[in-house]
Amino acid sequence: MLRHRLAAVFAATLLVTAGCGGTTKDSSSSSGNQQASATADPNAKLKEGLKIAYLPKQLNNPYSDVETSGGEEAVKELKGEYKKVGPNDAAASSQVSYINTLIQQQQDVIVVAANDPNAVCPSLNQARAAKIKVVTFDSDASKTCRDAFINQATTEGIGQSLAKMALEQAGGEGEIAVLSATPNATNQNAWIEVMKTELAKPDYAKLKLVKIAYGNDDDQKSFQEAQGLLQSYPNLKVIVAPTTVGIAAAARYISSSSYKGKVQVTGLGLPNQMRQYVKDNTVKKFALWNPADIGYLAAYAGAALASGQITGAEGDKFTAGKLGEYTIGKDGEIVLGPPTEFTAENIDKFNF
Ligand code: RAM
Repeated sequence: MLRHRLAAVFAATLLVTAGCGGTTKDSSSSSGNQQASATADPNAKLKEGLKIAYLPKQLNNPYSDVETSGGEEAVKELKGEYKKVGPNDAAASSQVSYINTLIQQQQDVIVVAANDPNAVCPSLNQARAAKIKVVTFDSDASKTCRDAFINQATTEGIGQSLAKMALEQAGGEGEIAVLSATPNATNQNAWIEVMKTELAKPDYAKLKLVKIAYGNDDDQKSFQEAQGLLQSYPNLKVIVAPTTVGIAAAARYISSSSYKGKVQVTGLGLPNQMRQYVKDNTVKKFALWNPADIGYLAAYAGAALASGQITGAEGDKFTAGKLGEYTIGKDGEIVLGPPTEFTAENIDKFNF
């Protein structure tokens, strides 16, 4: 078995040329899941002792910690071996060397939040050629280089909710700006595209998107970008940040500036990071899902793949411990559930 694996790693290394360049949101291939053609055995037992490794976008982001805490819990339930590795920044190709190491370590499953849909692809396909199952979570890679994707909610649902919150917070009209993560992030770019589609609808005719800024999921840079937005657009009514790092930094800036009460901040945030800005009235509404559940669901999907229970094909079903049964949708996508909206009324019910 070991021999077989090493041979596969070697063959894959020869076959796949490594490319590390960053890519833009439009360059991911749309062809289907390459390896979903094997047959699933719904009665296969989940294997014990599986080595399941998590590779979030970056390590120093509280969001990643909550996500992977759910992964660790699930891997324990599965009697597997949990591991977390990752870069300190979310740059496009910062994850490639980690994937290569995980291949050498012969992990059974790699759970990765891609910083770029394509930069990680050659290494992920080397992993798959070495019989490692690849599950993306949070931020997808191109469909051609993973077996399944755990999406936090539907991409349409998240984008629509961002647009709706912006409209509400602007009082129906005025200038809005987006403060995103990195320009390469698959998840943020997909949500922003849906937002733009929404903004083109008649209900949004009086809302004007003036700028998309990038804080790179770095707290300081996000803070400065928020500051810069107000300097360039003094009439701005709302900053929409579809990133937990960006929304917290924007709220911190606004809460201590003369714009407090005039400029609203909304988007996707962690209740524990946003609580003080909700209490001091800087933020009226934001949304998120429970990140721990994404990590948890990813471990069960990975174990089901590695045990032959599912292949990643549409319609495959598996049970994810306490979260219950999930069915794989189109293109290997597994949707966790709808996002929750947080306001002053309910924020104290959440602790993550
Ligand atoms: C940040 C990251 C992450 C995203 C959340 C909402 O922590 O960009 O990928 O899912 O925000």
